[in-house]
Amino acid sequence: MTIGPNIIHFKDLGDQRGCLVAIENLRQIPFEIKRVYYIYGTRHGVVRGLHAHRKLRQVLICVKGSLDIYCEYANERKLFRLDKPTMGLDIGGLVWHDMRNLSEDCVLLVLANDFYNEADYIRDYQEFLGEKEGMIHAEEGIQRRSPSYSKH
Ligand code: T46
Repeated sequence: MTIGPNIIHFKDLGDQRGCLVAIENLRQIPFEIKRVYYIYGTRHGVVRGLHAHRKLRQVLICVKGSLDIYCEYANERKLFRLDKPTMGLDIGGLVWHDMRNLSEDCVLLVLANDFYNEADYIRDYQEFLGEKEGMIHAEEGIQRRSPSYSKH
């Protein structure tokens, strides 16, 4: 079943000196991290993203500044505002997403469960809608075929 994007909260291990967040494979992050990249220096008004991934799962962390992430998946649309380094947005499955309103100082750190593979990207919105519809119908078919249990 499609599980939508969701926010992960990291513990701040800081003390009177300042803040510290620790992230470990398969602990704070629900997958094995194979790739790390970061986005910074985005020009004012620029919209990034505008694609979906077929298989990739990622956690997006705004370690400095803020941004909005618009997500569309299944029959839902959600907006997530990332403005704390203790928040991560977990995105997996077929989710069309874009990043907007990046502050001038925004640094977006991304932890991914696979290497870069352009073939995993759907960059055409109509193609995304087609694949999403196919997935929704397949899931409805699976639900209809599942046995129903009656109470005895
Ligand atoms: C995503 C959002 C959150 C690489 O060669 N290796 C990499 O690991 C990545 C991430 C990108 N690239 C190349 C591909 C493009 O030629 O870097 C260029 C810019 O990538 P793109 O236009 O896809 O960047 P964004 O900011 O639109 O999207 C990125 C990630 O690509 C994407 O997976 O989910 O950040």
